[in-house]
Amino acid sequence: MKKPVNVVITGAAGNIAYSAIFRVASGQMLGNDQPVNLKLIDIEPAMNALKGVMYELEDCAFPLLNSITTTYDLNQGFEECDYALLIGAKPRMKGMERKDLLKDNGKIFKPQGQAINNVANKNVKILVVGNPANTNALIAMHNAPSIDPKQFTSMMRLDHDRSIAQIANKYETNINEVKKVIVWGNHSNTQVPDLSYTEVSGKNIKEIINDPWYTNDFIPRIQNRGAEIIEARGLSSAASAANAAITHMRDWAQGSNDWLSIGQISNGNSYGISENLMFSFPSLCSNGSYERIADVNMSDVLNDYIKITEQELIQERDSVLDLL
Ligand code: NAX
Repeated sequence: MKKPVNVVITGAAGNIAYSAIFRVASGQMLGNDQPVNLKLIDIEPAMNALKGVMYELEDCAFPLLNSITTTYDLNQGFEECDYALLIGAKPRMKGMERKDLLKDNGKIFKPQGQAINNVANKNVKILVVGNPANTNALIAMHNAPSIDPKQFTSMMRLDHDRSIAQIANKYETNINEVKKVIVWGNHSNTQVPDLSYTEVSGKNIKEIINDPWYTNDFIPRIQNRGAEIIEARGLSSAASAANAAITHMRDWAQGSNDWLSIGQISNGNSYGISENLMFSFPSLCSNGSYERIADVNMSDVLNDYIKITEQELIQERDSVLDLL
């Protein structure tokens, strides 16, 4: 058996975490031979609910679950952290502007970044899920100067997987037949799902970009899928978000053959995207790290879309400069 690793999950008493925690403990994220110490963080008023989650975890008798810690103390939670799923954030309330949400949630990610900087292991892998995920990840990253910025990522995997599923539906094929999907930019309704390189059963489907289905149906469907789920379910996506978080971290830790969309620091990119943004780029994962794919020729059709998502991220960043 390998030595246990420390996995932190914030927002651990919330909905997404409830779908994620048990899968992490069962080995679906880090493998069937990797024991884990689960460090579950939430705010103080949620500690009782979190105790209930801990009892249920115990009752599953997971062989890979070495220990469970529940806490609202960030330094205790992040101590020697190897993997962090930063899920906890406030939902947008009625009448709240996006910039208000940014301010409120940004204040959560500054102290978390500081705690990671001070007590986490230096090779820690961090995934930010709590919205606005990209800019929250940027805030955490700026507050952890001793950690390589590349170790901070934001979750675009749900958007990526939603795209794969819609294409598999369209071509009436299996999910495994769909490869090389890209989602650029922000996890918001400005994100840009791109099929320029996508293959279905080994055949490039680039021509679909000129089909009205692509701009009139596909792009808006993916951009607004979160709202579509809230409309139908009365609640935001939880199980699918948890699945995306687990597969993002699994592929980062264990590698993947397919292209993935990963929100990452834009510094040094070859696409002319402004620096100092958490922007989603096509990436490949192997040997416990990810690399941005540098030579994708973006279709001209997408230039305007890319500018919009980049501009949104610049505005988000500029509204939280005091937290960076
Ligand atoms: P819930 O409201 O069910 O749970 C959030 C949990 O976070 C609560 O238990 C709350 O007490 C906790 N929390 C609040 N402040 C905290 C803090 N300072 N430290 C630790 N925990 C704290 O929300 P849930 O449905 O789980 O969603 C969580 C976040 O994921 C939201 O911001 C949501 O918008 C975001 N999402 C992100 C997605 C993505 O693809 N990046 C998709 C799904 C989801 O919308």
